[in-house]
Amino acid sequence: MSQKSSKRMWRNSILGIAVLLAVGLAFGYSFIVRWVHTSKSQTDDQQIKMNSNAMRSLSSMKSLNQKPKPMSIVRHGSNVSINIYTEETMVSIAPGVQFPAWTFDGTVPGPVLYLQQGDHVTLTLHNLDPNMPHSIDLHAAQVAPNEAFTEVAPGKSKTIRFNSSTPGVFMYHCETMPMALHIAQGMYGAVVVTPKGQKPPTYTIVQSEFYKPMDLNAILNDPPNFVVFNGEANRYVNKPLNAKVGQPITVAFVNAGPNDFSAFHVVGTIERDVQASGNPRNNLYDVQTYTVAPGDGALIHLKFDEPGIYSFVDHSMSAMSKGALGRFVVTN
Ligand SMILES: [Cu+2]
Repeated sequence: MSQKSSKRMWRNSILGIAVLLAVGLAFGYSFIVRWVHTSKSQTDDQQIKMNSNAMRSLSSMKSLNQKPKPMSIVRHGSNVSINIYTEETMVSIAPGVQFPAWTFDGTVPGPVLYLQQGDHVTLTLHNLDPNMPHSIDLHAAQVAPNEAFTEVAPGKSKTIRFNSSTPGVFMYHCETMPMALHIAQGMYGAVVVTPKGQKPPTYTIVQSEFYKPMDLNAILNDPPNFVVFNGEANRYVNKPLNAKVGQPITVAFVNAGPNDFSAFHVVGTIERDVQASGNPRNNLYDVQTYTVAPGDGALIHLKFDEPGIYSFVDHSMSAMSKGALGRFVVTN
């Protein structure tokens, strides 16, 4: 073998090893990148992402999308007159997930009705939904339901009168059958009746579940896809609620369900005073986690001793991982 050809062989082998090394490194790098990426997404809202993907295919379904029409609420002394509207509107329930909702006023939950104890309320429900009847059942009202909570046909209106004689944090919802479907589609909200001489709550939070849209079988038999505070998974993670150290905070909390109990817990503090149904006669002191049944509410008194970030959750872990998570940012 000449010196020249042995040199060439030597050079080719070096080149071959270099190519093999480069290919190996590229594979190795892409594997590491993929591994880092996957393990990050496994810890980072994995359940929300999985369920978002499952729901996204359903959210493109062709649905009526009526423009939200806000309620009107007019007060003259203790006489309060309210106009509220039922309609079908697309709403956002998680990042990238639109939901074809049946609504009060085009939002889920519907608007909070802030009343005072002793108000005389005249509420007119206008059904703008051209497709089906709706109704309103107000847990704050003590009236004959077979008269007051009956269906309103498409395009029609109905007026209900009641006195908000009992203070509290109440649910309202559509009562048209199948009620589980009308509630799961988004037809609920909170009524807060503040006792005489007291201030309305600092924050009002309505918890609820979302299932596959318009699927009564899924609503009655399957676990929810999302569990949310005020209509959107992890709404208050990126847009936290604010509080000051030592400042008393009240949270009016309603669990709209339709199915699951809520275990309301605030990480890093103790609920100093919980009023069942939001009534000042029902006090429980220094509660770590408070159970709110579907269709119930509570007024929760909090006070933070130190600045920091305090998560509030449904302490049922499946609910928390499906979006029932928010944060208070507490500053000096
Ligand atoms: Cu309805």
